[in-house]
Order: sequence, then structure tokens, then C-alpha cells
Amino acid sequence: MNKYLHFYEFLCYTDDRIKTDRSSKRKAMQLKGKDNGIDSWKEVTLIYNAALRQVETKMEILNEEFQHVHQYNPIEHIKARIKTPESIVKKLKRYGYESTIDNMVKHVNDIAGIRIICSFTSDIYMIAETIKQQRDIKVVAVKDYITYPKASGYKSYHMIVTVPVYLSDRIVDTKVEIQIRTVAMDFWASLEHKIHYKFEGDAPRHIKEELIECSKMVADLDARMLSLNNEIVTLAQAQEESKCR
Ligand code: 0O2
Repeated sequence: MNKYLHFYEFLCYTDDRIKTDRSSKRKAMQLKGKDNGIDSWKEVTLIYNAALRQVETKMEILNEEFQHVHQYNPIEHIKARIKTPESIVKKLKRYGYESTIDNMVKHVNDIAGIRIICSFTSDIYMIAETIKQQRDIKVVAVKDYITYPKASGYKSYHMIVTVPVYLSDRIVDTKVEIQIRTVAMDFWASLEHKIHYKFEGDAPRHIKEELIECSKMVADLDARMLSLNNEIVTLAQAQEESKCR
């Protein structure tokens, strides 16, 4: 029995899912495996990747169906990633747990993460509703940081769901974190994320204040773009109706 799993691969944020970077970026880390070490880790990543692919495919189908029925794409683009082992270990430490595969599966909700970027705030809630209605998806938790933004100014709609992954000998309900946000919210969040990491969470006060100001501008921009779009849709409908008369 291999009690300690020495994991020397660096899993990258990538659309190709798991890629092994054997270059200078190679990272060494340690996760204690409960049973047969490397096989457990491989199995875990295989399962999370399968869950991620399922949710991503569901979202692509939804988008295509919307285009077909309503001649409109609610989803601008989708990003999917498996959390790096480094981030998993950091999160476990922050929560006060030992770095074991068991703890990671139990306590880290965003090992598999998918980000859905929409044009309008209304699309976010519509997509969230359709996810909730899918029979094989179980919603475990919802955090609406749009209605209740974080103190940092962060806005996004988060869902932790489980999807069944069918293996040869069993079905594993696997957690996936879904983040749904507008293009503008995503722009803000990616800059804030970079700043957060650059200053290790302790950015100068004026930068934090500026970010809060920018997040208000993002909210205002989202509201104005939505109202503009609603007006365009209403005008287009009126034009269609007058053609039919
Ligand atoms: P990273 O590096 O993006 O992966 P929980 O998952 O419920 O146990 P957690 O992780 O605090 O607890 O949940 P929450 O608040 O839903 O946050 C999950 C993810 O949302 C974060 O993952 C970020 O991706 C994003 N997020 C949350 N708050 C902020 C914020 O203030 N700014 C930005 N830019 N992103 C945020 P990680 O693991 O913290 O980080």
C-alpha cells in the first residue's frame, strides 16, 4: 500500500482539460492517498473530467437549442478547468484540513469548475433555472453574488451541482462548481483576481476602493445594456407585426 502519493504533475487551466507540463513549471506536491496512491489520484481526475465534460456539453446543447428556437445565443462562451493540485492543497490548508484525497473530494467544491459567460444579467437567471430543471443534475448549493455582491465588489452566480458519472462498476455523483456571469462581470473578476494574487490578498486601499467603484460601473453598464437590448427586441417585434398586417 502506497500511503503517500507524490504528485509531480502540474494540472493547467485549459480547455484541453488535464495537460501535463513537464517543463520548468513542474511542481512537486504531496497528497496523502487513502489507499493505492497514484491510482486513486488518476481515478479522481478522470471522474472530475468526465463530470466537467457532461456539464459543458449540456450547456452547449442548451445554447444551440436557444439559437434554433429563439434565434439567440444566451451564452457568449464557456471556460472549464480542473483546479490545480497546488490550489487544492492551499484551500484545504485554509479550511484546516490535511491534504488527503478524501478531504479534497469531501471539502473542496470547485475541483471541477465551469464558467458560463453571458451577455445580459437576465440570461444568468434563465440559465440557472434551466440547470435546476435538468433531471440528472442535483443542485447542492447556490450563492447569488449578483443580488448580494461580495464586499470586494465581486458579482457572479455560483451553483454547486452534482452529476452522475457512470463507471463500469458504479455511479459516482460528482461535484461541479458552475459560475455564471456577464462579460462585464467577468472582465472585472479577472482583473481583481490578478490584483488579489499580485498583492497576496492585501492590495493598497486606493486600489480596493477603485475596484469597488469599477464594480458599480459594471452593474450600471449591465443594467443599461439590458434595457437597450429589451428596447431593440420590442422595436423588432413591432416591426414584424406591422409587416404582417
Ligand atoms: P480560484 O483561484 O479562482 O480557484 P466553498 O467553495 O463554498 O467551499 P469558496 O471557495 O469561498 O467556498 O466559495 P465561493 O465564495 O463561491 O468562491 C469560489 C470561487 O469564486 C473562487 O475560487 C473564485 O474563483 C471566485 N471568487 C469568489 N470570491 C471572489 C472575489 O472576491 N473575486 C474574484 N475575482 N473571484 C472570486 P477560489 O478557489 O477562491 O479561487
